[in-house]
Amino acid sequence: MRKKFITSVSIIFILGLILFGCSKLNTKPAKYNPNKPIGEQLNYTLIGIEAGAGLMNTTQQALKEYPNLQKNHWQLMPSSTASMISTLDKSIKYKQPIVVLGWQPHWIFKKYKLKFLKDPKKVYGKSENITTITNKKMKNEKPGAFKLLQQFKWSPSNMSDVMMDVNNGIKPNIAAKRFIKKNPNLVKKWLKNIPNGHGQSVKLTYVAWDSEIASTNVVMELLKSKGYDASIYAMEVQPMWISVATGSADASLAAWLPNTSRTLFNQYKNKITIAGESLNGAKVGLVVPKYMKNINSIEDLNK
Ligand code: PBE
Repeated sequence: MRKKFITSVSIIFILGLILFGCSKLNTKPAKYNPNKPIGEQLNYTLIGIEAGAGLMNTTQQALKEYPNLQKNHWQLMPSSTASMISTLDKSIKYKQPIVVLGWQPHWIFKKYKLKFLKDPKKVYGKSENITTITNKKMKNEKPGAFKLLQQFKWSPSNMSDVMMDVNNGIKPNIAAKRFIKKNPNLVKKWLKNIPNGHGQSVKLTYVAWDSEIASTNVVMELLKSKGYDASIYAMEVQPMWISVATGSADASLAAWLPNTSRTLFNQYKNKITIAGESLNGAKVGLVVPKYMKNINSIEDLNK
């Protein structure tokens, strides 16, 4: 009798524990609370992107330069652009607080209501120019393709058109072809006085950021339209720079200067040539959803 009682009590106890555990798992993290310190709500964590990205270096710098961020144990969590965006998406769904590393042009600014945190110390710089780098030989050995790279320049809104298509599921090279078809006047400027490539090979490397997927695919299609045998290769940040510096690739459209890619640029600047800037007025920094009303500046993270 007594034994039975003890068994049933322990079964109830165990069931209770399981239920408690499940309910814990099910609790959604709390909504953004403007009256509570933001660090506590976020576990003092900024959601990062690929290790090695310029924006990761700059953010480490920001953690050092803004007083008390490091003292308060704010940390930067490396991940990937894709998981940064899916974390952001989930947080926005439940109106939770979140701080991510972001940049513009990017479709997330069209899809969600987001804001850059003010950066009074200008650690992230004012504005960035997306710069086209080539290996040292390209200018002489592939002058036609080099000239096309020099002439390729578009606006943030042009780039967004291609990014939106790709984000809607259209293959990047198809999105690029569509853009080329829809913008004959731009294309005319880009292809002005470009000689036929007669099958000359041009290798472009890039990191699979939406902005670079867009620009690299458009340039590949432009080169192909002029008879060049153009191909593109996605890789990680460091190998992308090495590929151009060593000459295993001809060029890349993924250098964000003067600030974001500075460390890598300084490391390889004697081994590369700058062909031009494909886009002016890009921006990088810390980004939060607009519903985080009290958080408007990096300094507010200590509030
Ligand atoms: N980005 C996008 C890159 C450059 C392009 C801002 C993530 C970076 O190096 O951080």
